[in-house]
Amino acid sequence: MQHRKIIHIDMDAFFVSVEEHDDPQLQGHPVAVGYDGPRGVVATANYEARKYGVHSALPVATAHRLCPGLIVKEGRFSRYKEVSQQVHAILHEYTDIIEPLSLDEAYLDVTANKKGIPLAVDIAREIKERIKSTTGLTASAGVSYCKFLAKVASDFRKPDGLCTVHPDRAIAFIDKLQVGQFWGVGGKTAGRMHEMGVFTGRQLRDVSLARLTREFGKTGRLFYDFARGIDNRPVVTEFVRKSVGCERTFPTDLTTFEDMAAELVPLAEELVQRLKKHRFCGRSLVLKIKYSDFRLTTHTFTGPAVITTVEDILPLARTLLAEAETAPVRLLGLTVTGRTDGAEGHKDPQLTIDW
Ligand code: TTP
Ligand code: MG
Repeated sequence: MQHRKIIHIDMDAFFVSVEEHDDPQLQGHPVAVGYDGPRGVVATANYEARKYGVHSALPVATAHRLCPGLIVKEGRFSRYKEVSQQVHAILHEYTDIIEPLSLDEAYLDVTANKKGIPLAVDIAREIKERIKSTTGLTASAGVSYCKFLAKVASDFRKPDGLCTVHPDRAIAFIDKLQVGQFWGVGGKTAGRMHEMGVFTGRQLRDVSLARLTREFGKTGRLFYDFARGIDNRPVVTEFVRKSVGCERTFPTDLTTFEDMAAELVPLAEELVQRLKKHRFCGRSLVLKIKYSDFRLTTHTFTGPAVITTVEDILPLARTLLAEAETAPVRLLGLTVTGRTDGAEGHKDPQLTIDW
């Protein structure tokens, strides 16, 4: 049987661990990150505070009541982002097939990894060590052949955990899971399952597909598959922008070439702003025209050079406009496409046998 190799990485008590790292005096005390005001809530708490029942989304006032010595620190998001970027740089040394879930969590598909390491668990161990030595923080890792099990596994031995769910052991592992641990099962769905007498993965497998889809719609199919250890959802890499554009619908139709050409100027100016914002480099310019009868046409020019300035865009846009039929126009748009930095979405890696 051929399997993918998926790793889920999740930093331990992320925000608050960063605070403890940056201010070691906090260590050993119960600490939460959140806004310490009347309506503030806890973003996260360290493990000392969790012992008192302090957790994410709890009102800070309640947290103080549960845990009298609690220290509440205000969040420093730019610092968390910086640490997150350091972690991502490490992850990218192993694969570019990375799906970030939040600042502190990501899936990796290491089936075909950059270092050619055969065992995913070795990669996970190395990543944990690298994160520790670079950021001073611990992460937990889960290793399996699919996203659902890798994520559950990363939670299994937290903090500083490393847990592998081998394909041969998947069903035995799933049997013991509580339904609330399944991907997509929140409090409400778990409640509904409990009403159905379903508490564990083992019991979930006994429910028919028809019943699950009747109860939970499309997700019912996923639950049915998950209970059988089937989860083919790919690791979806970060969104790669293919084009940058802008368009304008006019309050009254434009009828002359000169009116249309005049409207290209503000469009080109806005396009340049957007190209800068997204740091986008492309060699193709597309003029989009919607006529008053809603017919839509596009005209494209591709040249040898990257299109970046108003001076690049305007003559090309005018030429494209001159090629187009002159009829009353309700919308004009300009878009740059044809990325030149070679960034593309990933292709599915070759499946390999050893795991
Ligand atoms: P989590 O990974 O859910 O939590 P955690 O990293 O603090 O703890 P664990 O060891 O269990 O992984 O969330 C990551 C960060 O996201 C967390 O440090 C703070 C932030 N966060 C919020 O701001 N609000 C929330 O409700 C949650 C759940 C997290
Ligand atoms: Mg975390």
